[in-house]
Amino acid sequence: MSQPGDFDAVRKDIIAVLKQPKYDDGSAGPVLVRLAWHASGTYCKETDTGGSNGAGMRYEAEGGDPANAGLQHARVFLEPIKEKHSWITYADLWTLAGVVAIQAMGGPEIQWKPGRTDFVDDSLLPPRGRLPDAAQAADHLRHIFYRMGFNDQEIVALSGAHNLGRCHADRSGFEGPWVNSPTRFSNQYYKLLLKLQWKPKKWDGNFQYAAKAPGADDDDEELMMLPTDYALIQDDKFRPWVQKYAEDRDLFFSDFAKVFAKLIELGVYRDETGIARADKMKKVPSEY
Ligand code: CCH
Repeated sequence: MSQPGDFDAVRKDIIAVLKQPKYDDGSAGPVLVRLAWHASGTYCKETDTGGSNGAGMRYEAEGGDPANAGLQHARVFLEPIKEKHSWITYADLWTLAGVVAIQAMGGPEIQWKPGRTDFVDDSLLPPRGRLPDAAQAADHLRHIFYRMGFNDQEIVALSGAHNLGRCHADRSGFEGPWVNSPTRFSNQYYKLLLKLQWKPKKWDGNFQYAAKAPGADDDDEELMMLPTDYALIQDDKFRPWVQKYAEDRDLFFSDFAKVFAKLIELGVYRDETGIARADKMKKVPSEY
């Protein structure tokens, strides 16, 4: 147990939980980043509903959404931290874990503010279907991310999180990592998008792109791109940002830090005490 508000103690324990020799590529970091993103990415600016406040994924309606398959691993990694620092809300813990993991994996420092509260029941959950579908293309990315209030540059910057982690056939139906060092934050994803010869993967699973990394041996794992990743180089407005971020790592790091900070603040409105009451959030209108 730490003093309520001692977020540095929580940060330390998040760092301690990152190393997981038996899990994926040896780190819980990527799946923690995905948890923070999926907690936040349900936001709709028109109805002002969804977002990370509330920690709705604890309930079946949101946590059991096929789009969130696999994120129970992230929540299980964090459970001992919640038990030890019981004063922190899940909504704060999940977003804090994302930013701590990114920095610990060599990424930028990202501004994080506390104050989120947790839903007490499932009456305010956002509907399913608000997270992106990887089988689709640029128009779908715009539909999903404009709804949250992001622009084209921000969509490309956010997508750079696919420098981290991998796809799991039993979670999403896609398979493999985007880059060779999936636990090291970098701009490699953009470089590989532009540089490698991406071809449809020969397999019975979902349509995805595959390529061998330069100099890879036959038994080295193939790299992958989702249709939505590939859409970033097919689209005239997205592609220049992919090129910029491939050439300029520092620009990517600073833009990513800004846009991730914006993502985890979506729908989080604090009162003068600094607390964002989940019970004051709007109900999703029935036509949505
Ligand atoms: Fe993503 N992502 N993501 N993604 N994602 C997947 C994994 C990760 C899409 C689809 C998928 C963002 C945007 C998109 C991460 C962070 C972000 C997987 C594999 C799919 C599919 C899941 C599995 O099988 O385990 C689509 C579509 C979009 C549209 O833009 C954004 C934005 C972020 C964060 C800023 C991370 C990290 C992972 C790796 C997770 C892991 O378990 O290794």
